[in-house]
Amino acid sequence: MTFLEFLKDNIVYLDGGMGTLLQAYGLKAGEHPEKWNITHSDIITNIHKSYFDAGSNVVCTNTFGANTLKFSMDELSEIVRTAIENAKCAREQSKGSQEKFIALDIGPSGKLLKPLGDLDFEDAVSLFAQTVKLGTQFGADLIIIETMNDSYETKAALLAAKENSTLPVIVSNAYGEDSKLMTGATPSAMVAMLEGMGADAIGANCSLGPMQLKNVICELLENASVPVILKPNAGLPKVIDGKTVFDVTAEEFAQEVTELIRKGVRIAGGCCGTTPEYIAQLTEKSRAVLPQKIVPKETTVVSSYTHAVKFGDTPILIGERINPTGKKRFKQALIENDMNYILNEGVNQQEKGVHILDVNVGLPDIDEERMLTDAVCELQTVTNLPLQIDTSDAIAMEKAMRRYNGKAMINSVSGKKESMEKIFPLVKKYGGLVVALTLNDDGIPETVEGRFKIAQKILETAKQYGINKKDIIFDTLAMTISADTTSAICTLKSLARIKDELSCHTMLGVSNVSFGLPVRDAINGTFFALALENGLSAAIMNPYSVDMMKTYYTYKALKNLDENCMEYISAADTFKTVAAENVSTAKNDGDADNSNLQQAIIKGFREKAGEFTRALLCDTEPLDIVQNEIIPALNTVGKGFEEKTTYLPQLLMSAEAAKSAFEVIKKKMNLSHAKTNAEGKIVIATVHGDIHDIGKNIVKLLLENYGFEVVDLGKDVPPEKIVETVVALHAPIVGLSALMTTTVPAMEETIKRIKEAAPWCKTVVGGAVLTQEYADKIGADKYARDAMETVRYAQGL
Ligand code: B12
Repeated sequence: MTFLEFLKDNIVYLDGGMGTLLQAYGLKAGEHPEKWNITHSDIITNIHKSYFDAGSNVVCTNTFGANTLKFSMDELSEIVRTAIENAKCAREQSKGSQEKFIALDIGPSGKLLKPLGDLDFEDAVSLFAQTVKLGTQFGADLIIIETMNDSYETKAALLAAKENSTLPVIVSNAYGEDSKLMTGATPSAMVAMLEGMGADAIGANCSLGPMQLKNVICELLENASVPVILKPNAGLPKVIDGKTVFDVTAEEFAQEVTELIRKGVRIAGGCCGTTPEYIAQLTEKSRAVLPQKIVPKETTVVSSYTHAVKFGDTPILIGERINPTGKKRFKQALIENDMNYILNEGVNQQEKGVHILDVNVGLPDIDEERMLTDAVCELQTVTNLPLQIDTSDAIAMEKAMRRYNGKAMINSVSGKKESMEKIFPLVKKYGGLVVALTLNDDGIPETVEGRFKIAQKILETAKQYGINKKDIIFDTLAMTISADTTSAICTLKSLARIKDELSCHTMLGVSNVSFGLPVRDAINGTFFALALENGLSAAIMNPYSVDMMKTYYTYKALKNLDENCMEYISAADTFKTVAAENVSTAKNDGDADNSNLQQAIIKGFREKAGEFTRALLCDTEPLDIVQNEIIPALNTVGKGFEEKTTYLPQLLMSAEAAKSAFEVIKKKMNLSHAKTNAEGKIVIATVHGDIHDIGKNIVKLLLENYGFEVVDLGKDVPPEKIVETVVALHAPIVGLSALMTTTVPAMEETIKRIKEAAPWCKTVVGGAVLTQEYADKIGADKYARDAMETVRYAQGL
């Protein structure tokens, strides 16, 4: 029986922890567990066997970190080969009568992908591809991608698996206590993306105990049309007498996981801290539970790297402003490669309340393949809205879909044979919700019947490609009534018919309807209302148009889609102000906001941050800019991060923007302060484990400006290195920076060592989390609130 056949009607038991067991067998810190496949194959085989004996149907090979970032290609090949051989040996030795499979285990690369880290997406795909190919070649039965805490890296791994193997692939992520991935994705966002790409099962593993993962599991079960995996830790690790112990016993574990199997989990096992005993108790306890049937959810969704947007409950707004059609300024921006303009349009439309952003950068003379991919990649760093990739160039489409971090909306396919042949394979491979235009080689039918027939044909063809109708949204094509006053009626009737008879979602680019007429928004707004009443699910529209937003909010209020009219009431304020200011939509080209440095940093606009700083420097002191603009902006972002309204990618972009502002300030200060002779060497560093260096760099710059010679050791600096440098230079002062509560102990450790090895040296400490109290507690000589205080202290000495 194949793995997928078995999965169909059974609960599948995975194995338990490998890493924690290997430690118990003597694996040392820093040693590669994967090497043990070769050097200790008996131990590895034994562990696998004990899991099979405990009732596991699947054991995962000991290849979690096996990739060429850690091993040479030859070593990797040997590791994967022996890993699978060990598992096969265990399968032969184990006497259990259950079905037994071997899963090639793939864990995270250990690096962050760009823009968060330095690993390029395509390099990540190639990296995983190597392991996938070997695993397939050496005879694994399936692939398990597990413990990934970034959706983008998960996508890279799944893409590698799909492109290089025909084995089933199951995918499990590591969610945090907030039920999200480290980079922000919710379980439903992961379901949207992974199901779209063809994962055979989706789930959660590691990080927490079974009960803390309950919410994640429930959200997965609610949304997934494929089996759900649960592979939790034995609770949370605690260090007792220098030993790591987990706080959930085998019995509790079995009880709790069984409860979630009753709720619908179909693939269950354990992660860190679980042993064969845990799996034995689990298989025993849940033996009598019948596998829950897997019901296809038929929900129409798209997703970004943080969340999913569901169609059907409420009208969806798709911002139309990232599109050069009819926009002179936009065309100019594209020609000049002005990405900021596009990013601005993205952020501003998000602020206006759209749910999805349309991205169209098609112009005759530009390199659309590059521009579209760049726009999609960059937009994903400043906004977390799902994107609609809008192009008639299938190659540009594929490139952008590959790099998209989620399940995108795809605009568009049509009833033309050629169009379907090009677009459907892309949707099948990368996932996506595809906009289907009701036109074919003969053009746009003038009758409802004609458009309906095309819709049917598109659905039939999609089915042949394995694309479900939930992933198709029909656009019945709004055309201007200035050319034909019956056209809007035909569009609306086609829409209603498709919705009713085919039960499909629909959308329209509403603004086309008024082309060539005066006061277009008046017509657009009413047409939008009519379309909604005829069953429109989503509109590509102009969110700067007050008429459109009025229609949207009033419609929702009138149709009981807005509880207590709360959304209407809060939006009504903006209608009033806009009316008072008499701002026309034509004037509002999206540049109204972001007029200052703080906004630019908060929104993560690098170039703008530099420009605003340059302008501010004409009449503001450099340090005032740091104090009154840069730091407050970073504080706002930091607060958002703490409150989970901002995610790591955005934090990173803000840091980049702050840095570019800071670069400008640095240049100016170097020019305005002539250097005096060095007054003494000051060693400065961000402590071990901490990579925040913006504040430290400011302190360094200021000290240099006041004539001190600074030896900057950088960030994440181990205590030994700092002590070594202080001693070698006989430095009178050392400055230490720490920005996280978790790195204050490293600061304390460093101070202790300096006091021992260089008793003459004064320690001055700073960084956002520090206080005078903390500084006293860890034995620092001086706490400096800001950079200037550091200078005064140094001068005093
Ligand atoms: C920018 C930023 C980042 C950037 C850093 C880029 C860089 N190159 O520095 C990036 C995106 C990489 C980042 C990553 C992370 N960050 Co961060 N980050 C911030 C943020 C928003 C701003 C920090 C900053 O630069 N402030 C501006 C500077 C100028 O201020 P400052 O450092 O305080 O410096 C001034 C003074 O303190 C003093 N000073 C500073 N150093 C020194 C040194 C000496 C010797 C002296 C005398 C004075 C002094 O003078 C400076 C000038 O006046 C803060 C939030 C905040 N409000 O602080 C979070 C924050 C520090 N980050 C946080 C976290 C959790 C993280 C991550 C763990 C996130 C993650 N899940 O991966 C990682 C950490 C990775 C690691 N191992 O270090 C938390 C820390 C929580 C805590 N209490 O421990 C914060 C507080 C956000 C939050 N509210 O949750 N982060």
